[in-house]
Amino acid sequence: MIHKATRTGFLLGGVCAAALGITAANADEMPPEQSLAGLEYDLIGRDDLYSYRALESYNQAPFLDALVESGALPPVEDRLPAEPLVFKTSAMSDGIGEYGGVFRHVIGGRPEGFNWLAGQHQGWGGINMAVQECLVRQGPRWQIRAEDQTGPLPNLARSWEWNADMTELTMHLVEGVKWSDGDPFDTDDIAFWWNDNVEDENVASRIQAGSFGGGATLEIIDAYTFKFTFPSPQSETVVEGLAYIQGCPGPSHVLRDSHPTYNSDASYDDYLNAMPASDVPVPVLGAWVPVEHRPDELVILRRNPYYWKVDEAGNQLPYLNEMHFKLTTWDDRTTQAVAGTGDWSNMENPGNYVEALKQSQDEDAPVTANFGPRTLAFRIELNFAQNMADSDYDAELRGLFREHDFREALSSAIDRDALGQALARGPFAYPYMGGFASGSPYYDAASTDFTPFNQSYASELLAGLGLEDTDGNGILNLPGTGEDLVIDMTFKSQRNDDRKQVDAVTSQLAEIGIRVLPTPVDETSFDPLRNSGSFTAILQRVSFVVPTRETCGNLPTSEICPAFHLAGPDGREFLPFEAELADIVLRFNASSDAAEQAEIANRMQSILTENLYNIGLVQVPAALLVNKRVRNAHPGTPVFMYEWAEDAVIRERLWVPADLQTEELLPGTVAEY
Ligand code: BQZ
Repeated sequence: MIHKATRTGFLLGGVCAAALGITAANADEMPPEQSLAGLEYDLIGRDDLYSYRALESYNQAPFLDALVESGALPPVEDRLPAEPLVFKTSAMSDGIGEYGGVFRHVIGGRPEGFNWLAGQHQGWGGINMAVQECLVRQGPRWQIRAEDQTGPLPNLARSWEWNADMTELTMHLVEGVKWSDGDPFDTDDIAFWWNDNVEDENVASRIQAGSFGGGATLEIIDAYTFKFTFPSPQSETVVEGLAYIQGCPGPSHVLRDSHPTYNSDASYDDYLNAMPASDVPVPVLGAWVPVEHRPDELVILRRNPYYWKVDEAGNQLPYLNEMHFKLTTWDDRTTQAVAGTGDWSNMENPGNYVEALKQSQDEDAPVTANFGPRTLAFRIELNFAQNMADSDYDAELRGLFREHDFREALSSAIDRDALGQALARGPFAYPYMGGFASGSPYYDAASTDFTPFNQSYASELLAGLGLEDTDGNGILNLPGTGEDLVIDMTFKSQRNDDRKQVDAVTSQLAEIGIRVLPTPVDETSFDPLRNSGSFTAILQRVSFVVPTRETCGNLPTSEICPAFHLAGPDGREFLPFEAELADIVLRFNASSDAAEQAEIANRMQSILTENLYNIGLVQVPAALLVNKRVRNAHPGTPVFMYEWAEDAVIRERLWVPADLQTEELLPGTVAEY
């Protein structure tokens, strides 16, 4: 768990690797890790953040008064639930806020579409999370003390209870929440989310019915109550799966008509594209509504007048009227935050660290920067679906990927220290072996199998597999087809750190006779490509910190998970350890005992790292940059812990003093449907 950390100065520049103990001489143990985590902060109790209750009266952002007067909007008390979510003042670092102003995000992604139920993303970087609200919430858990870490925080589901043998979970929605177009949010939306998305095999939902608690079924009890029944006893942990990106209902009143189950003229393709990126506004439950999208330029969101959260003075949230997402690059996000033209960056590009840190230490700098633990990790995913290969060559290659010795050879041939230094000089990177990142509450160094850098050992392993350079061109030849051993390495083209690592890995593997062919792919089309399994290998960043998040991306929990080992029409032959891995996820979710969970997590870590399920590269910390005029951005908010910082910082509570507010692009506007 994260606890108090002491303030340390930033270590800038040339700390050499040997000083950090990162040498191959450390045999099979993880080298000592140096922490860069900076800030001290107080942990709070689980119930200290918010509760649900009726207040005597409510206020709204002043510009909405005219809309209520003209009859365009109902009065604020009629737009709010009877018992809204009430944020407690005592947990706000700067207290109750002032209305107005803009929050300026900069992102590298582009909205794919607004049908998040069908798996579409909205461009990441906090825009997904501005529109989606989920049954439960994970982000703010970084602030909760260890003994209160009993499960996720409530959100749309204000409470839930289990039957005695933990096979039935009954959840209660906040009553009277409305979509941003005024339509009621209730269990119609829950039924549609589950029955027509999660359980519909034709829809690439981000949560899998078959793996949620080992295969849950849903029953609707009334407009605000529903029940999951599980085939075997579960624990609170399973509920974590209903947080961001996995348990976030969509507007069934809009989507239903495009779904083949309700419309015989509609195809699943029509359904996927039912809320295209170009078509705004869309109804959301989030604090801001997208009202304008200028492709490749800007997405503008305006306050949701139906938002269902308030502060203790009865002020309807959010405080900020407008939120922008400038569509540029991820590197630009940091550049603009440091320059003060953007308000936020999850500084996660190690290439920027030294320069950005230097600049942000200036007293007049618009941002401060504090590092958290290492939770961002880079890895190579090898495609194990041999029976889905579309050529003999690919089948042979995937056959090799399925050999432990081959994966060990790749891992041994990678000089992680050099990789880290290629990303950023200094003490930022630490070797990553796959599995939990070192900043995870479940990470255990002793359970992590470390592969030392040893290229001659790698070559021995490859020779043992019958791989030889038969034509003397410096590249090994595949025994079956006789062709050169070339691995296509797919990566996100706009991600400079991914590219740098692809380049470094390419030259390192060339030294043992393996040719890597870098294959850049646009980030917007990356997800569909990956999910279809049509790649040889992928190099990308992951945030494997809690096993309940993006489980499908990491572990064999269903036929379409993980994407690097899909079960095709002919089924799937598990690697020898995958069955245990599948089982262990279920055991983890079913356990209510922290010590037992830690033990299970350690076993998971051993399986993942001993078997090199993925080839880990390096892991890095990140620093959150928030413009100093923004209030309530709690000191110590990590870039990623239980969830990304955009969720962890609780943006609906952020505010800017009136005299420091920047100009709104669309003053006075609310979404019109
Ligand atoms: C943070 C995050 C918020 C996705 C995405 C993006 C996708 C992945 C990942 C990160 C971006 C930012 O990450 O890099 O700092 O703002 O959005 O959602 O990389 O390509 O698929 O998992 O979250």
